Amino acid sequence: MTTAGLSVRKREKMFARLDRDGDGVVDEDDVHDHIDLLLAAFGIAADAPEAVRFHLWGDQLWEALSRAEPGGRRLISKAGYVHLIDAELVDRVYVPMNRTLFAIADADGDGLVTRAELAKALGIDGMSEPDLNAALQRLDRDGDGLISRADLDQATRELFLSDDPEAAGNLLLGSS
Ligand SMILES: [Ca+2]
Ligand SMILES: [Ca+2]
Ligand SMILES: [Ca+2]
Repeated sequence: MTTAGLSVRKREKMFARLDRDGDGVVDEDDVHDHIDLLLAAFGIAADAPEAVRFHLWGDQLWEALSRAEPGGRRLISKAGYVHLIDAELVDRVYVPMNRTLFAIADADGDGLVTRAELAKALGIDGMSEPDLNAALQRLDRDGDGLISRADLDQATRELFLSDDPEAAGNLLLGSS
C-alpha cells in the first residue's frame, strides 16, 4: 500500500529541520548549522575527519539545491527542496552521510551493527522501548538481530523516496 504524498510530507519535515533559523527558507548557513548540530549530537569533534566529510556533503547538498533555484537566488524554498530531492541526490549526499554514522557505530568494522548501536548512531535512542524495538525489527530485514549497511542504505532511500507508510526508512525521521 502506498499513501500519495507521504514522501512529500517527509521531505517537508526534513526541510523544516534544515531551516535552522526558522525563517521559511534554507540558506547555506542553515545547511552547515544543521550539520554542526548533527555532529554535536553524535559526539563528533569539529576537526575530526568525519566532520570535514559531513561539511563537504553539506557543500554538495547546497550546490545541488541552490543551482536549480530560479533567478539565481541563493535561498531554497520548501517547494524547491521537495522538488529537487531525487534518487541521485539521496545517493550522492544522504546515503554516504548515514554510512558515516553507521561506520562510527560499527566499532569492529564488520559492516553489521546491533540494534542498540544503530539506535544510538541514528539518534533515535530517545524513542520508547516498544517503539524502538518495532522500529529496529523493521530495519533488520533478515531478522538476525543485526543491521547491515545495505539495510541502512535502503532505509535512507525510503526515507526520502518511498510513499509506503510501512517503509522501514520512515523510522529515520524519528518521532519528532
Ligand atoms: Ca533559514
Ligand atoms: Ca560490527
Ligand atoms: Ca539483519
